[in-house]
Amino acid sequence: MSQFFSPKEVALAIGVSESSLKRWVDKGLIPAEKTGGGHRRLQLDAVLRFIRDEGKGLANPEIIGLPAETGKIVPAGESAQAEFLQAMSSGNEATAKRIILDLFISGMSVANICDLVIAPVFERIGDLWRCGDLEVYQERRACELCGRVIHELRRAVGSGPDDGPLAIGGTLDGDPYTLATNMSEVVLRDAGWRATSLGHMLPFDTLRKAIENDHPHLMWISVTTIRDTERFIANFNVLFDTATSFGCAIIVGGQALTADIRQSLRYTTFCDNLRHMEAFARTIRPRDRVATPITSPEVKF
Ligand code: B12
Repeated sequence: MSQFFSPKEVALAIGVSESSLKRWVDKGLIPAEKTGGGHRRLQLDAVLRFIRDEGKGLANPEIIGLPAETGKIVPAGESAQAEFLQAMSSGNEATAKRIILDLFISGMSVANICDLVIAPVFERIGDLWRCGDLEVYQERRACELCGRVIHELRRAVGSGPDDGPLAIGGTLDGDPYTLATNMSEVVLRDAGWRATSLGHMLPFDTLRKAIENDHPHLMWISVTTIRDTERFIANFNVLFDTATSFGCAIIVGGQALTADIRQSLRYTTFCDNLRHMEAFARTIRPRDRVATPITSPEVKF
């Protein structure tokens, strides 16, 4: 599906005249690109940002590739969680995407959507599975589906500025949990970072190589499970030393990082949730890129 839409398509999606839409574009309210032939082309994230900022609805969301009914229901915080749980357990992808996009359009931050809606629903799914009230296939299906919901949120947020500071991250060897790292990527993009998740089950060595090759200013690590605590701590601290020598901050979070383990780890900051990371990431702004290793163990921003 194309990420670009014509003013006519966007006008139909919002339910306004094409001339009003073109006026908003010409006033700079919705950033647009021009084709070689001089036609305006609008990107989905710019359109959604406009709808969000101006409090507009969507008359025909399908025209811009969104699930039917998106932008028509004003979501209530408490019911959104219950509805999202229902959609996740029954495998209703369109409803799940619609709920999350509605929350986004209504102005809820990506970090809040992840921390206050998606994460608690997965905690509940874990409890239901443990008690035998949810089949394994339902839990797995919910994970697959949630991956696609996060992808939709990523489309809504956009890819972030091309010249934004670089952030990379993922989960470590033995850790198959994908949701939190994918959410971290979207939250950081929303905070103005050029963020890319490297995926899950990443060997420590390859993360060190990624720092040496790509010189990110920030690396996030999500830790939901640890196979061998001693080796984990030793490898992690070597990774941190590499990161520091390249001026890269390390943010860690995740269920497996107990207070005891954290005592032995070196990192720039630990965050309980994605709102904490968002606040940290919005605060730090790299001044100049560090192209070669620095000798001092201080993080340079
Ligand atoms: C989905 C899931 C799986 C899926 C994951 C698939 C995938 N693609 O990710 C799969 C099928 C792999 C799986 C497997 C297993 N699982 Co499991 N799983 C879950 C479940 C239901 C959800 C986890 C999740 O992704 N939540 C969504 C994320 C976003 O929420 P979160 O982890 O809480 O993250 C938040 C914060 O921690 C923080 N955060 C996290 N990372 C980071 C990183 C940064 C940088 C920052 C800033 C913040 C941050 O912010 C997030 C948002 O608020 C949990 C239930 C639960 N209570 O969490 C069980 C759970 C973790 N699993 C459990 C178990 C037992 C298992 C298995 C052993 C089951 C089995 N018998 O096979 C295996 C073990 C796999 C392994 N190798 O370790 C138990 C763990 C119990 C324990 N503490 O030991 C749980 C708690 C279920 C339960 N209630 O018993 N699981």
